[in-house]
Amino acid sequence: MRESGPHDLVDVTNRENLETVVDEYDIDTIYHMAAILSAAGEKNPWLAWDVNMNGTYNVLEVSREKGVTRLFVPSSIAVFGPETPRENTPQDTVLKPRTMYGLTKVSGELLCNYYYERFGLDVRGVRYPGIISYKTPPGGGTTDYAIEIFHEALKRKDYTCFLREDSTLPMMYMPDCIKSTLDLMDADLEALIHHADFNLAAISFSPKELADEIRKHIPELAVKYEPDSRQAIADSWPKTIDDSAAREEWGWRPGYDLAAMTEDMLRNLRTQYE
Ligand code: VAH
Repeated sequence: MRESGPHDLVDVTNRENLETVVDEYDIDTIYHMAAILSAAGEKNPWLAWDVNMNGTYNVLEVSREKGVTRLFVPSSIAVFGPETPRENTPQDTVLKPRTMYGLTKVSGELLCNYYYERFGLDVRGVRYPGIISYKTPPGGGTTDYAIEIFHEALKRKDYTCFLREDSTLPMMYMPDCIKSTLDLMDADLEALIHHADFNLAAISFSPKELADEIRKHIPELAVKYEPDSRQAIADSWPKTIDDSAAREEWGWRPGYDLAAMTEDMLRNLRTQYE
């Protein structure tokens, strides 16, 4: 990406820094992806509040002041909590997350929708499931086992998973994540009923199902399951998501199933380990 145009570092908790960069590069569209994720946020909830809440507030305010045309602020399935139906979780349902990350994402959704209603700022967002990529290392998330297992399968054919084998969670391969983000940002504003809080789904699987799929390529893979503190977070999240609003309002359709993602992940990672 750095080769594709100007590149600069921005601290989203520093409003003046944001204002300077938006002015310097005459920015009209912002994808605000900075956040402290679920597991890292439980280790440092104060930092998670500062980055996720003050950072999002700064991006909204600078976008409003500078006349940014369109803004993307992702949410997450982490907005759901133990009171939320876990199967086919509805678009509009109870949101009582038990993590700092989750509550900052609920607040972020409400703040973004306020900026649309009150100021007409065209801000959009989706509730990302766990995102799986071969390009970036795991980063403090509860779903990171689904990235780590690929690296360990290739390196050592052995992995110790920090979730129970039956912990089914909603997941998505990075190409689908990028496609969904761009599809929503390209959608006609008049067609949108929701704005910053679309449910989004692709594939739901458990650690055992993922391990079994990888074994179709690496039969010797051995996996142990030793749940840690992240198990409680995973148990508070949905297993499957109803993303009918995204499908109806802007035509969302995922492109990768578990088999296709596994094959592509291994094909791209092999070059790092062979
Ligand atoms: C996390 N990967 O695990 C992130 C994501 C749905 C989970 O928000 O915290």
